[in-house]
Parts: sequence; structure tokens; C-alpha cells
Amino acid sequence: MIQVITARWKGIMAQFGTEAILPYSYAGTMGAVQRNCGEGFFHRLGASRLARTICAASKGYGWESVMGDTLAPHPDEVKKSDFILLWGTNALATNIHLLHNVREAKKRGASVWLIDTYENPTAQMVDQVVLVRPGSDGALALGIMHILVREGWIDQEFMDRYVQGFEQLRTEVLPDYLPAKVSQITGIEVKLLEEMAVRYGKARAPFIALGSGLCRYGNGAMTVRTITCLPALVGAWGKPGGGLLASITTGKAFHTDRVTREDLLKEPTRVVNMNQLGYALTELSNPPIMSLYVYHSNPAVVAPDQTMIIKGLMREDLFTVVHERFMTDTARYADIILPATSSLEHSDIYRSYGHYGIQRAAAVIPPVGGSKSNWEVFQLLAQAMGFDEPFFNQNADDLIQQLIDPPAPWLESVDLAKLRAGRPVELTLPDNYKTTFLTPSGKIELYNPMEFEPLPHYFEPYGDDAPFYLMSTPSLYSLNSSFNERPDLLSKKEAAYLQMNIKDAEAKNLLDGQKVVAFNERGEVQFILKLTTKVPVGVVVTEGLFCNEHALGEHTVNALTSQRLTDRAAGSTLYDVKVDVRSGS
Ligand SMILES: Nc1nc2c(c(=O)[nH]1)N[C@H]1C(S)=C(S)[C@@H](COP(=O)(O)OP(=O)(O)OC[C@H]3O[C@@H](n4cnc5c(=O)[nH]c(N)nc54)[C@H](O)[C@@H]3O)O[C@H]1N2
Ligand SMILES: Nc1nc2c(c(=O)[nH]1)N[C@H]1C(S)=C(S)[C@@H](COP(=O)(O)OP(=O)(O)OC[C@H]3O[C@@H](n4cnc5c(=O)[nH]c(N)nc54)[C@H](O)[C@@H]3O)O[C@H]1N2
Ligand SMILES: [Mo]
Repeated sequence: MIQVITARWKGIMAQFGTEAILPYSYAGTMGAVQRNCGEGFFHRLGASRLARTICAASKGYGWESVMGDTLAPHPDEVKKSDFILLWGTNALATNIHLLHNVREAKKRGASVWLIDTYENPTAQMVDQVVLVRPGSDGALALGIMHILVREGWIDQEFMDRYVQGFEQLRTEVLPDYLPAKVSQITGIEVKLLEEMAVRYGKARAPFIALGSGLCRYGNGAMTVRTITCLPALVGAWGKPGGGLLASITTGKAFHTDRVTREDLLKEPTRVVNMNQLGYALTELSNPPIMSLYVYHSNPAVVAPDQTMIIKGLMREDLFTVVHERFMTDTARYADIILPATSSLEHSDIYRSYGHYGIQRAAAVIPPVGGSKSNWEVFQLLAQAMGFDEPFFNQNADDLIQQLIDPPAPWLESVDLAKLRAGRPVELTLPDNYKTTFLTPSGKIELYNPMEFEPLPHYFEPYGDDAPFYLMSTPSLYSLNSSFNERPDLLSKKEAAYLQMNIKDAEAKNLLDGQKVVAFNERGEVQFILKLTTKVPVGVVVTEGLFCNEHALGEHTVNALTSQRLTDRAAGSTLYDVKVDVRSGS
């Protein structure tokens, strides 16, 4: 099989050049070796490069434009907070580590609020739910800051010492965000807005746990940037239990460059955005994509604008290889499917984006059937391509060794013997890390002179010409498109439901439990309608990604989402999508 693949590639390379080959990978495995090793191979090959921005690139950008490389607060901080804002996160499904701490804080008397576009399952454990119009959280944050300033609930001492640009923000931006106007933009009543500001402003140590949903809009980077300014105003960073957790960036713990091997790229090749795969497979030219190699991702289900992706995958002249553990919707379009191992069958070393723990893991069972790990396949491909760099002769354990030995500065303080032996260890944080701001100015940059717009402000997301905002959020019972192969979990998801407010359904003469079609200019998807009061008027919600086999019609939810990118960092806009809904047959 390997020979068949490389023979086809050699032909394509001779006729179209190396950039006619496109790798596609993302989050199937998050191990530092198996996730990243393909890049070393494709750099050597000179393939088109993939911008891996589907998840939260704009969130990272928004955080960094205010906080630079500042270390994120340890999730245990939450335990010490007295006011926790779960902002755009369904933590009950997606952040159970954090929720443990939230529960502990609650026991100690903390009050917990959820700000979301609907009463997601986490709503059941919070004190107050604030429903915000999709994509308008930036205005909400500015409105709260407006009230904080109006009332004088500002930590001036903290501001003088640690913050750059409060005066500009106060005089040039905040006057515009009067509660009445913010209420109009966000759909939140002025009274609730005022109450939220009081709670935040008067809390001893307010903590914001920021989800990623709100970054997947045309204004997503700016939204995250704006929210990230909030804790500075009340000096939350200086208080035990205060702060904001967007994501924990532990990339610097490992020498990942020793696996991604950018140095093997002889000259820069073009970059294809993973959110625009449909476009890349159907319209990109000079050269066109003639071969797609998919590993640990399932773009036919997870990536936006499914109709266009399928159209691309159906091309007779596209040579598609999929390295997978299961017969996914993407694998069905492959010319060649290679069987992949699971994390139980291969070695790797893991870090997280929700905590500071790291751990090395060894295979606990031999590979089942003829399955191979990502790295083993890339080694075979490299051999068949005639790549003779010693890099390709190392096994996964050698690569793990390279990642941690000699240790990067951040790893020096951990117990390396314990790490090597496969025990979990935690990266250590300096005592004063929460007030060590790793920005060019050394301060929190409310005013960032490096930005085209040095001060945050609100602007509208894309939207679409249709009546309902569509939220396609993670389910408790699947992980993106993974675990749909488990009947026990699948049965808990029951069916692809579309949740709609009872009033909207009445206006459209739609009934609970009936088949409906959600549609827009990009596609049509069938669902079972579920009427609820948990979803506000003007919003519809579907939880969990399904595969085609378990869907009602020809397509699944990403036939409705768009290839448009975020304002910064070229991220996905998976939630910035509107649909209309009609009765199905
Ligand atoms: N069980 C389970 N766990 C998972 C995943 C999964 O699929 N299933 N996926 C994993 C992955 S890859 C990721 S990236 C993380 C994601 O985890 P988080 O980033 O914490 O986000 P989610 O829990 O997905 O919740 C997104 C929430 O944002 C809300 N939302 C959407 N738009 C807006 C908006 O404009 N404003 C506000 N305020 N809220 C909005 C949605 O309604 C939803 O409740 O979870 C990970 N964990
Ligand atoms: N509409 C909508 N779309 C979304 C989202 C959403 O909230 N709404 N969430 C988005 C987000 S945040 C993300 S991160 C993406 C994630 O999208 P993906 O990165 O595609 O992640 P998964 O759906 O988990 O699929 C990964 C596949 O990898 C396979 N796999 C697992 N381990 C290995 C391995 O070691 N080797 C190989 N070769 N294969 C392996 C699994 O069997 C699975 O089929 O989806 C995005 N798509
Ligand atoms: Mo993600």
C-alpha cells in the first residue's frame, strides 16, 4: 500500500509539483509526537502546508493582544474565587476538571453565573444564566466596563502599576457603551446588566472561565480581546482566586520543533486554511490539490461547508488517503484507507490546554490487526520516498526523548525521572506569575500600539440573511466526531435534535418531535425538532456532531456552516451562521 501511495505521489509531484499534495490533520490524537510528526514528513516532501486554525486560533490571538505570553491562571485558582463567570462554555461536557473546582468554590459560598446563547446543560448548576445574542459578547464586556467606571469600581492602584492604556479606554471607548445601547446589542435587560456589573465590581476575587464558542465568529478575536480587558479594571489578577482562564498554553514545555522539523522545508510552500478545505479541493489552482492525506481528523464531518468538501472529495482525479481507526464519513471517500492505532496502542507524551499536567504514556496493548501509529506510517512513507535523514529512523520513544531531553527551561523544575517513568507531573509556576505580564510593555495592554486598532471596540459578526442563529455545540456523549462508533454513547445522544423556542415553533406551525429541515444558502440538514424554553427566540441549537449513517438526511450540521474566517488569526466561524427552518418530510 505504501508503495502505491508514494508511486502516485511521485507522479503527481512530477506533473503538478509538490504543493499539489495537501495534508489534513487536527485533534484526533493530541499527543505531542503522534499529533505533530506528520509535519516533519510533509515539510520534507514540500507539500502545501495546512493552517490548523479550526478550534480556537482567534481566541489565542485575542488573549495575546492584551496579555502577550502571560501564563494563564492555574485552574485551582477557581476554588478561591467568590464570583465565577462561566462565559460561553458548557463545562459540564467540555471542562470537567474545571467544574470540579467550580463545585468546590460553590461549597465555599461562591456565586456562579453562566453567560451563553442558550441554557446549555451546565445551566443546571449555576446561580444565574445570562442569555446573550450570538456574537455580541464584546459589547457586553464593554458595557460592564462602562458601569465599573461610572461607579468608580476600579482598582486604580493596580491600574497605575500594571496596566497600559486605561485612560484611553476610559475616555475614547467606554463612553459609547451606555447600558441602554449595550442592552440593545446584546439582548440583555439593563437591570441584569447592572446587576452583573455590581457582582463583578464588588467581588473579592472574580474569575472568568472563557469558552471558545464566542471566538468562532467574524468578530471572534476582538470579542476575546475585549473580554480579556475586564479583569484588569478591578485588579482581579492581583487577588488570589481572581483572573481569567482562556486557555493554558504549555507548548513551550516540549521541543516540538524537533518533531515538526520546519528546517526540513527547503523553501516556504503555500498555506491552505483547514477551514477552507471545500474551496481548496474545488477551486484552488496553480497547482490544484491532486492528493489529500487525512490523519486524525474527519473533515467530512467537522469542517465547515460540507457540501463543498464532499464535492471536492468526490473528484475522480483526487487521490485521497485516510489514516483512521474507524470507517468515518471522510474515509468513505478515500482511495486508500490505512488502519490507525489508538492511544492505547502507541507511545506518546501529552499536555493539555485546560491544566498544567503532562504525562508520558506507553502502549498498553499491541496494535490490533495491521494498524500502525501516525509516526510508523510516516516512517514507511519516508523510506519509500527515499528520504534518508536520520530523523525518520527514530521510533516514537526516541522522539519523546527528543521532546524532553535536554529539558526545555520550563521542564527543568519537574521530576524528570517521574515523567520518564510515565507518572503524571505538573509544570511549576513562578510565585508571582499572575502579576508577571509578559507583553512588550510588561503591562496588561488595554491599549496595544501593535494592533491596527489599538483599542478594543465592538463590531458585528457576519450573520447571514436568515432568521435563526445556529449553535452546533459539543455533546456530553461525543468528542467532536469521535465516539459516534460507540452504540452506548450514541444511544444517549438519541438523535440529531434541533432545539427551538416554543414561540418560534408556534409562529412557524412546527411541532415537537417532527422532522424539520434547517437550511441556508450553503445547504440543508434534517433534524428532529425539540421544543424548549431553554433556547431563546431567534436561536436554534443542535448538540453533538453526528456521522452520516446516523443522520436523517444526506448531510450533517456542517453543511450549514461557512468557510468565512475570523477577524484575526484566520480561525473558523462555526457559530457565526444563520438558518431558516421548515417542516421536513
Ligand atoms: N464532551 C465533549 N467534550 C469536549 C468536546 C466535545 O466535543 N465533547 N470538544 C473538545 C474541544 S475540541 C474543545 S475546543 C472544547 C470546547 O470547550 P469550550 O471552549 O469550553 O466551549 P464549549 O463547552 O464547546 O461551549 C461552547 C459554548 O459557547 C456557547 N456560545 C456560542 N456562541 C456564543 C456567543 O456568541 N456567546 C456566548 N457567550 N456563548 C456562545 C455555546 O452555546 C456553548 O454552550 O471542548 C473539548 N471537550
Ligand atoms: N459545527 C461544529 N463543527 C465543529 C465544532 C463545533 O463545535 N461545531 N468543533 C470544532 C473543533 S473545536 C474541533 S477541535 C474540530 C475537531 O475535529 P477533528 O480534529 O476531526 O477531531 P475528531 O472529530 O475527534 O476526529 C478525529 C478522528 O481521528 C481519529 N483518530 C484518533 N486517534 C488517532 C490516531 O492516533 N491516528 C489517526 N490517524 N487517527 C486517529 C478518530 O478515529 C476520529 O475519527 O471539530 C470542529 N468542528
Ligand atoms: Mo477544539
